[in-house]
Amino acid sequence: MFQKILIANRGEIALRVLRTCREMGIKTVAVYSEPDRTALHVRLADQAVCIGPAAPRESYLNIAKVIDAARSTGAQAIHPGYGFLSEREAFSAACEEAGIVFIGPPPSAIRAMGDKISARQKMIAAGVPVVPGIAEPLADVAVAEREAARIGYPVMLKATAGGGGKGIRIVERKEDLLGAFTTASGEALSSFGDGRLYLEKYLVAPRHIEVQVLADAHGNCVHFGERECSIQRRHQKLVEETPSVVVDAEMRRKMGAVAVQAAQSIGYRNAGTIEMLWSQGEFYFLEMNTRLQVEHPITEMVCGVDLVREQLRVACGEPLGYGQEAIQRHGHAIEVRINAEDPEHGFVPSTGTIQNLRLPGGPWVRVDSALYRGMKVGLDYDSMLAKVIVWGHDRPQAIARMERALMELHIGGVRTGAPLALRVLRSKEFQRGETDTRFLERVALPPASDRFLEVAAIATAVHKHLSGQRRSLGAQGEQSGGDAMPAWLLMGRRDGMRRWS
Ligand code: MV4
Repeated sequence: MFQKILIANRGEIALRVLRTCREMGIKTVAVYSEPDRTALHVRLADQAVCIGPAAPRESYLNIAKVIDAARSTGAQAIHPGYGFLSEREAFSAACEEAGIVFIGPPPSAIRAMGDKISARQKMIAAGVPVVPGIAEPLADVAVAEREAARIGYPVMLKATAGGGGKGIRIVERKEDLLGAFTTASGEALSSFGDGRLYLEKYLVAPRHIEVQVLADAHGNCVHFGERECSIQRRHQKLVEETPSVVVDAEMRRKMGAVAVQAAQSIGYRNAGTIEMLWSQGEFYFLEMNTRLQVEHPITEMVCGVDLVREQLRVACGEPLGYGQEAIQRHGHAIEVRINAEDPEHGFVPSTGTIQNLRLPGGPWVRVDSALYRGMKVGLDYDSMLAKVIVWGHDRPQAIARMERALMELHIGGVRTGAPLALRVLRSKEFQRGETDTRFLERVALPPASDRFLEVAAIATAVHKHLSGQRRSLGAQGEQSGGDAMPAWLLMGRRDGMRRWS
């Protein structure tokens, strides 16, 4: 096993990786940007290297600086986390070239899945079901019209270089095709430097179900079942759960076999996720994420596996050492992402200083977060502040536990999406398992608890008031305002909690 690795990331995922390393006796090197010098991943790592200013391009995304930091500290391997350099073919290749192990897939596997049309072609060749559509980029609008007529409307135009939500358009009728083609192609060109498009049958309100796989360097590959991630807004997932209510043991076996086939067909190594669209009892390959994902903890909870540990083992060449039959699932897990965002202003990122912090705890509740009181939440990086993950014997127990955990959560100083998540959990539709990718557009959610919003508004007002006071009082005010929240504010909150239950 490695003696020392570098973690090329920040926030909760850097801590997540660091924690497993510590349990395995592996030394850790953190990298950080200037504004992150007081971040928890820096404080908890064995060593830390500053790699530049806030701008990701000049720090967390800078391949040369990250490789240099690994070299100068003697790290044998680099864990990229998610985002940043995790799915850059050039980074996987640069590690290889520097004689450092990339804790991720080989460059060829990243390339195979990075281009969506190439991925589609490879999956068709491997016998993996894909959404009906075409397997070549569209030469022009005339070809698009002909193919759309053959597939049948509605269709979806997608950027071959895409992924996420950019460069995609739903086209309901022939008359709309030209306009959609022009705007999607332009958007793809400006976002990815590649304006090529392809076409698929549009599945109306499918479920987003993904399968976790793990492959070693010896040709062994297993899956850890599915996660349903249908509840999202603007391609940002909000609630994830496993199992999916529509996947039974037989369906799981089928989807798992397809996911393993997909990974093996491209010579995959590492943990990875096969994203699928599920509609009316059928599932189709959508994309593969060649990294550890944000929502991996729910799989860990239900399967009793440490996926980071497994990544480290396969990266250093160990064989899996177990087969599919060894993977057993128990109970139900749910994750809610807590983002700094302002629900009253179209969910724009919310900024501020974390004034007061109460994270949930208790039985079967896990909080993955790099938050601390006094932390500044700005616009430089991702707005995700925390992930709350719960486990229950069954879905109703997991839902009740998550509701309880979210009621304990209090993050003072910024607005968060927690009230929205509570409304989702309390909706009849969610409780009945009626989830799909249009859930938040389609479902009239129960109103937010008045107390929740009221208390949040009071907290914000008090923080504004106190920070104004601190400025005028100087050092003395700083001291008195530093540690404790005003008692009446905390009491208001407790009162609020009584009223919700
Ligand atoms: C689709 C689709 C329906 N039919 N493809 C959106 C992002 C991109 N990565 C794939 N996406 C979709 N592709 C066909 N043929 C619906 C979506 C989609 C979606 C997929 C997964 C999770 C959330 C979504 C939200 C809206 C649309």
